[in-house]
Amino acid sequence: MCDIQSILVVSDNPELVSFFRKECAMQGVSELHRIDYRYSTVNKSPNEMINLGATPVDIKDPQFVAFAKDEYELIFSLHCKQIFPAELVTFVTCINVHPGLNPHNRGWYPQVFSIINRKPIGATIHVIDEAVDHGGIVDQVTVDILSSDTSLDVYERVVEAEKMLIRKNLLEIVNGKFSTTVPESEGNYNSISDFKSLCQLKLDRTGTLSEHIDLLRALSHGEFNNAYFFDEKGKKIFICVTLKEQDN
Ligand code: 0FX
Repeated sequence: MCDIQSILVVSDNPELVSFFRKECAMQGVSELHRIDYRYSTVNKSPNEMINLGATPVDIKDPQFVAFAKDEYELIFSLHCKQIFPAELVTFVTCINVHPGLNPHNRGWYPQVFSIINRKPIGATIHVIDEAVDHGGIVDQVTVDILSSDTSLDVYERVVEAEKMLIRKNLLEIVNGKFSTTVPESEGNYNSISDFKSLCQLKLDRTGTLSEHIDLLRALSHGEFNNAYFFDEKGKKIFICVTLKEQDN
């Protein structure tokens, strides 16, 4: 192992933190390094993160950034709700585990946009630079989108791919032995406003039925109320779809 002393993990996703922690134990990382777990102060339901022993942090707070620059030689973002500030990522190696296949559909909810625009989807581990989901790629893997998939189905496949990438790359990252490749292009970026405007269904929208089905399944994600329209009485009606492949 190299001389990395302390590692910070900032995450708002308990499933990935549990997995990461087990891998660190199994691969001997937690024996040799102190690993601190934090969740974002913007996280409105942090109970599971608190149960995992994480404490809150505002990753943009200049005082915290100054502290982190001295304290940590490696920082992981495992689905952190905040964007890391430039002052931090230029001083400390920050690694993002991202639920998308950079550079395609960088930003918010990549699988939602990939179902609609047919760009590839998968998971990526990359070095964080000053732009969102943008830095040098350590490793990535593509996952399929099936015709019967909703956003949730693809997302679950992506999270499994992220876990596989964490398991495969953990030691090389911790030991500073990883290399990166430059993304093939700048790709495209989707914001939360792009997602919200998709959710507001325009009932007079034209297009093929196939495009409409893709839009609805892209916005169907378990219990989330995403896609909606207003009925003639002005009532807001949410819509989500289920799809089923024929049994063989
Ligand atoms: O862990 P995560 O995938 O998301 C987190 C952060 O919340 C998010 O801000 C950050 N961009 C991402 C890298 O890490 O969990 P989530 O529950 O916020 O979202 C998971 C999926 O759930 C998302 O891909 C789409 C779906 N979703 C989520 C919300 C909040 C919806 O369909 N509608 C929603 O309102």
